[in-house]
Amino acid sequence: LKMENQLRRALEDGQLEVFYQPRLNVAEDRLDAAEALVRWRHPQKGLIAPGFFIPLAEETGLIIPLGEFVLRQACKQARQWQLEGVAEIRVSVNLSVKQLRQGNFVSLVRQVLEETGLPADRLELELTESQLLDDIDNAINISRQLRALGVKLAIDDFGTGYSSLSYLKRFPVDFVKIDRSFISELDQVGEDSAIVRAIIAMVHSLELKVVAEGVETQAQMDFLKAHGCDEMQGYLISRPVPVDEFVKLLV
Ligand code: G
Ligand code: G
Ligand code: MN
Ligand code: NA
Repeated sequence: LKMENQLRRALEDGQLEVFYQPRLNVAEDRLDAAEALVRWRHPQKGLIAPGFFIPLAEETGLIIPLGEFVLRQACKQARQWQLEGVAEIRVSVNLSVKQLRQGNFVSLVRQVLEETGLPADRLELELTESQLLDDIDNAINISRQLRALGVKLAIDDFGTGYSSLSYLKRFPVDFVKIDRSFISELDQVGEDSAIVRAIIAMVHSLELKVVAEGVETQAQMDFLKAHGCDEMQGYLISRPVPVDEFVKLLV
């Protein structure tokens, strides 16, 4: 069977599963958000990481139903945590620009929120810098509508694209996630610590929150805390984990 058909079938047969990676809110000293990251539990090959099938999904258009599955699953899950009183957790879902180009993306989000009962501010949507720049006018227009619903927005992988103050200013978002390539270099003193400090200052000057991705060491965390980074995500806190393991991180 072609990989494309296998993926389509995986979606229909429930082989796709959402893992969650927590985000630490520094000021509140608690896990306040979880990034939803899809995995493929292949009957023969085991767990497949999204790097192997998201590009194919993007090419074939399967990203539309796949993205809808992840969005609905993550919203259901966050609503369940809320009802069970587990914790106050916002879920953050990665989007493909193809989803934004669907005419009805905003109504889909509204519908999923209604259907699951999740308050809009418990949902965050992530778009990468390069995808935003691909079609900036449409992205700005849709982002405005999503924010009008009360949904939070994040720019993912920040620093890998154009990263200018002027586009950040035009773009209606709540969070900027610094790409992990900058964080991994933080242990060596030099250029990247200057870049990370500059990004934090730039994001704060626009009164947005800054999230560091890929935090793996205590030294990185200490540096980021000392420079006012608002939230952190990375293996030091936890890897992305299945939902039953995620709940254990909260107690
Ligand atoms: O989980 P992992 O680090 O292997 O993810 C690899 C990449 O796959 C990341 O860039 C992540 O944003 C992307 N990804 C994971 N889940 C989704 C998803 O549900 N939708 C989209 N569009 N991308 C995803
Ligand atoms: O592109 P995006 O930011 O959505 O990708 C998130 C990806 O980063 C996931 O695939 C996740 O597994 C990975 N990731 C999360 N934390 C760390 C980390 O501390 N180190 C590394 N190397 N990867 C991480
Ligand atoms: Mn992301
Ligand atoms: Na990222």
